[in-house]
Amino acid sequence: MARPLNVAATPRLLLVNGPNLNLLGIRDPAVYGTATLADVEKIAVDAAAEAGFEVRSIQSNHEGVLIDAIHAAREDCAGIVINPGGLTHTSVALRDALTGVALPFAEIHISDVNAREEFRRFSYLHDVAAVRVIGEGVAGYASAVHALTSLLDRPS
Ligand code: CA2
Repeated sequence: MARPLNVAATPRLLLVNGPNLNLLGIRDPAVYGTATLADVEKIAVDAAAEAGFEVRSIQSNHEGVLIDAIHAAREDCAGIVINPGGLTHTSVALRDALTGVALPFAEIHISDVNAREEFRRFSYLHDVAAVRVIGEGVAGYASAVHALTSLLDRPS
């Protein structure tokens, strides 16, 4: 039977976690808390579901893998939530990927990068992110999803 023409697919967000975020909950609880990467992904999925969005998650320790995932998001995602990890402070290539796909994105940092080492204060994404969430712990992922989805067209 033919599919009805007016069935819209659930809009999707890409959740990107960069290098070393697979260590969440395993090392450095004083800085990053005790939640794991799986916990963080669930926080984002639940927040997105409240707004009528689904989430595709990727974590990688490899810059090119992250860039490929961002490029692929152009095909089927409405926006991106990204914690770029240490690439925040170093990567023009990640910035170029995000501006290249021209999807609105939220930059999120678990820790307060402005209250740590000087080199963490600069972000290559700061002026191109639609949303920035800094220092709210892992709950910041929900804040980032809520703020980003509120900027996007709501599913009818
Ligand atoms: O606060 C954040 O979310 C950061 O993006 C985390 C990055 C750091 O380089 C940024 O300056 C701020 C580091 C991610 C590494 O995460 C770990 C988690 C647990 C144990 C060790 C590293």
